[in-house]
Amino acid sequence: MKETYLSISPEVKEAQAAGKPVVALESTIISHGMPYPQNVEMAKQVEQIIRDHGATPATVAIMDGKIKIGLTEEDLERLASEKDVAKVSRRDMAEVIAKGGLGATTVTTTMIGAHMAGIDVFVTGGLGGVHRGYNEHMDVSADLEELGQTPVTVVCAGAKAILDLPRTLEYLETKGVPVVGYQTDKLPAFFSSSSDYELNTRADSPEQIARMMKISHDLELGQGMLVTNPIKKEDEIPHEEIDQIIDQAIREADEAGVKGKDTTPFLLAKIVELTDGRSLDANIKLVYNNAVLGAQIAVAYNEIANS
Ligand code: PSU
Ligand code: MN
Repeated sequence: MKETYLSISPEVKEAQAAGKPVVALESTIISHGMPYPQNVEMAKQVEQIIRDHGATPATVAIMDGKIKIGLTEEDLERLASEKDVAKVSRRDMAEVIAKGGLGATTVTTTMIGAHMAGIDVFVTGGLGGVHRGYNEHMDVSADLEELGQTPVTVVCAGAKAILDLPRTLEYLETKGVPVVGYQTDKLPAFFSSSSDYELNTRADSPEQIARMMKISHDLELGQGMLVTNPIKKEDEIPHEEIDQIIDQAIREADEAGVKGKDTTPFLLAKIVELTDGRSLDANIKLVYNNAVLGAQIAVAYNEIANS
């Protein structure tokens, strides 16, 4: 039944039929996370990096009444440039499919699509989480719930300080989601390679991560895994610099009365503006860095799962 709503590209189908590793990619980062035309350049380049590292990319979006797994360059261009692309979370999925509209998938809905299509690894930039000021507006991203219930490994650069990082970690702990630091003991903070928050789990190789994935799947634990990969030191924007900018962006969002699903895109765009595009460079570089690791994990997992 579910297959009725899935449209898997020929390239992805072929890879799967041949038992080759596939890596899912989200599309909200394209439509709502970055400005045009850097967004479409990033979307194409990240696919190329996945291919160069031995896996097949599968960018996910809602198009023509289907969950599309694996997009054409034309699809990427539309998502990057059209004005009325919907940001589709779990709540919006049936609605946007019913309307036949153009929808970008968040971490949540990319996990849903990846799992339906049998893809185990998904690469993104940053994840949604518990927003700051939780006591007032109780804004918790659906991404955290999804990680608690869908067995897909998400590779990200941690979460940026637009979020309440300690509460985000507490929430993931409650949901039984392993948060793995890749070659680090501390939670990476997106633009900055590290934060003050200790992680429980560290992995130093893609094989180690693949092994944990295999065990989690074999045990049918049911939740996803979050791999946090620090941005390279030479590409980072240090805490001290970015924190004030984030504070200002949050203040402006409050003043403008931004809420719900508009909050994250507003803050991302505001930070790009306030840093004169420097945050955009860092954002793009960390996605590329995650793509390399995600492909390596998918290759390693594929070997273990097929042996
Ligand atoms: N964080 C980023 N860049 C992004 C997002 C988050 O640094 O592009 C996007 C992802 O698609 C994520 C979504 O799933 O925002 C979270 O939105 P919300 O906070 O409304 O759940
Ligand atoms: Mn939210």
